[in-house]
Amino acid sequence: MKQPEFVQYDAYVRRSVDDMTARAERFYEQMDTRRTVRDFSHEPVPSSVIEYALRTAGTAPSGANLQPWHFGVVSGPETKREIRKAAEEEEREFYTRRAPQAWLDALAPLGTDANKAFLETAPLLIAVFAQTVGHLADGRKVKHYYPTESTGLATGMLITALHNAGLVCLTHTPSPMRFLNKILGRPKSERPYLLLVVGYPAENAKLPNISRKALSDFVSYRAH
Ligand code: IYR
Repeated sequence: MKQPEFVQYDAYVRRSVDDMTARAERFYEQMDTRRTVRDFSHEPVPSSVIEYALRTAGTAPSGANLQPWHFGVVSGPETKREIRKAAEEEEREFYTRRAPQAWLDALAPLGTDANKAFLETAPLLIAVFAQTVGHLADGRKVKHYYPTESTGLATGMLITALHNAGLVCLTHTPSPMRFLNKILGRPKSERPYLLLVVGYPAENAKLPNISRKALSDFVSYRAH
């Protein structure tokens, strides 16, 4: 077995409580302006921003540090059209047959339907895959641990990075979305996790009038 090797954590910056509080508050204020957007402009997004946001996603913690994620970045109109077509087929099934009434009721405030024009309007789609296995340099397979959780963490960081940079996104989950493997040529061992739609909001973009829970509604404390 490989012996662990340790290095000094030189990059860590110790800050005062005041500084930490101010930074935490500023970051919260900034993140609180994030909204899921479904009305996108056609305007292309800078690849430099996307690349840094993807690098940020790649800093996420992961099971045994195996980094079990893959991001398929799609800007080509033909591929976007193919993805839209496949997604809308699944979505039509979902909205007309598969979804139980309670699910449709829960979605009603969002005003969503089977029409996914944004998959072509938005300049960029990022298909996120969770890898259940990885490959060592010599080609041998290794099992990944907590691929779903790890990919969720990386995706959350990607969303945060995109918002911080000034772009908007939509976490889209056509279900099932195995078609993404086929269209993007990804192996069966990669589970499509979600489809992130990325861009700028359309000029007249509208948002559902929904709210976030209060802190006390999602946090509990025990100090003893
Ligand atoms: N996948 C469908 C339905 C949908 C499901 C959930 I949960 C949402 O938060 C939003 C939509 C769609 O994309 O319309």
